[in-house]
Amino acid sequence: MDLYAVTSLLVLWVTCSRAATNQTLVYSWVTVEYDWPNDTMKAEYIKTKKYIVENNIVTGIKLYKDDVFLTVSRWRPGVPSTLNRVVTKGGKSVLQPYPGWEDQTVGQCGALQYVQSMEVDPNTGFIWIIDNGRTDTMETTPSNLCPPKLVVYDINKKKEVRSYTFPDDVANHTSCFLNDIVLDYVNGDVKFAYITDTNDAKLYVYDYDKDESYFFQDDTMKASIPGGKFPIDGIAMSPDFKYVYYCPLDGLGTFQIATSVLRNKDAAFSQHVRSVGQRVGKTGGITYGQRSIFYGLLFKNGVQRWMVEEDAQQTGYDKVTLTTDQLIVHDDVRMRWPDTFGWDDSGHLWFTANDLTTYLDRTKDFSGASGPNMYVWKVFVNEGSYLSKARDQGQTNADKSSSGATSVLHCVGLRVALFVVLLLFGIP
Ligand SMILES: *[C@@H]1O[C@H](CO)[C@@H](O)[C@H](O)[C@H]1NC(C)=O
Ligand SMILES: *[C@@H]1O[C@H](CO)[C@@H](O)[C@H](O)[C@H]1NC(C)=O
Ligand SMILES: CC(=O)N[C@H]1CO[C@H](CO)[C@@H](O)[C@@H]1O
Repeated sequence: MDLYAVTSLLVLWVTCSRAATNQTLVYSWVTVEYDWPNDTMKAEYIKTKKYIVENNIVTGIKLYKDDVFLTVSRWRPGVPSTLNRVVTKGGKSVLQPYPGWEDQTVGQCGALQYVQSMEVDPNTGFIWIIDNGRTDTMETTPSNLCPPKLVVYDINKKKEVRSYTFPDDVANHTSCFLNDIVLDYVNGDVKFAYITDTNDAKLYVYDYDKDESYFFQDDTMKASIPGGKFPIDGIAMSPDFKYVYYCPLDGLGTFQIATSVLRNKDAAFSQHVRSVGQRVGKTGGITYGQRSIFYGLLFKNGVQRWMVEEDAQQTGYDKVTLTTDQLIVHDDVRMRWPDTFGWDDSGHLWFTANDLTTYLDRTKDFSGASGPNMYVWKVFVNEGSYLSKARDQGQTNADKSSSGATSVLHCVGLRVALFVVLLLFGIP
């Protein structure tokens, strides 16, 4: 057997391992660049400080079919557009305001003010957008021009399905921080949305049929480390829609609450919430796929996978604890502050990394001399969003899991073949 054949097989081996485990860098940016209609408008925005480059940073991510949606937090002034879709213009990937430029006007309460996150329902093509209403929330004087709202928008039909304004006594109009959202299916339709508040330490429930909202508060939602500022942030829904998991940013605790509790406005939350264990590091966003919960390690620069399904085999989901937990990707330079997650339809988990601490202390280098400031990654994990089987258990996802399984089998087959070849011919 010649060296060439051995080399080819080794390359195949490595490629195979890569396909199964490795991450792909999809986008990286030094600054957030938008899809301006013309240069005049861009110059005008810069001149009037409606675009202050160093105040723009990518945070939230969700996908629908081939579209990648990204949010730019309005923590500081000068963010032209808070919700966007990635488009290619002149060979560059830029952010196109979504649904349009007219939906981004600060102070116009029908438009989007500050979107930290959203959820995309792959079954309906609806994007569920949480809008804080408030802007400049990291400034000494935040701007409270509009109330917080939840907007449901049909991506395919390009029209608004629902817009719900939270009353002040549910989500405080001068202190709320609507951070993340998951959807809850009952009998084939979304009936509830659960939203974390990372300032007021609340868990909001939006009841879709009743078009009303309420909230729960509990000590487990608070920041638990001394001097910790940020409470409940990450939230994940199980693919059977029985449990919600959440965690405070400043703390390592991870908690489980049954949806049967959340769906009932008068439920005694604190009697039912359960600690599932400690994460290995501070976390912003978390997400549940079909079998595992994934969480970002903000300061350890990677993504951790908790194999919930595996642990639940011993205990059942009602007693499951965070035990089988492993680091799946890690990069000390390009995965700092891996915050928000999204899913595509081919087994990839997507996430953003923006090294937020250097944004907050204003030491980020936007000149380009220190390399990119924001990254969008995808990792093949062979799972799909918790929502992907919501409507039709077993059908919607059948293609996906079999294709994932095929690629794993393909790898196993390839390795067996390689082993046999090496046995027969020996290494030259
Ligand atoms: C630039 O685009 C804006 C928004 O579409 C439009 O109002 C304006 O007239 C355009 N300016 C020029 C010079 O084309
Ligand atoms: C909202 O928060 C502000 C500032 O903390 C407080 O003064 C106000 O009473 C709160 N409003 C409601 C309705 O709770
Ligand atoms: C971050 C990470 O896990 N990178 C790995 C990707 O795959 C190559 C080749 O298999 C490894 O060398 C890297 O360590």
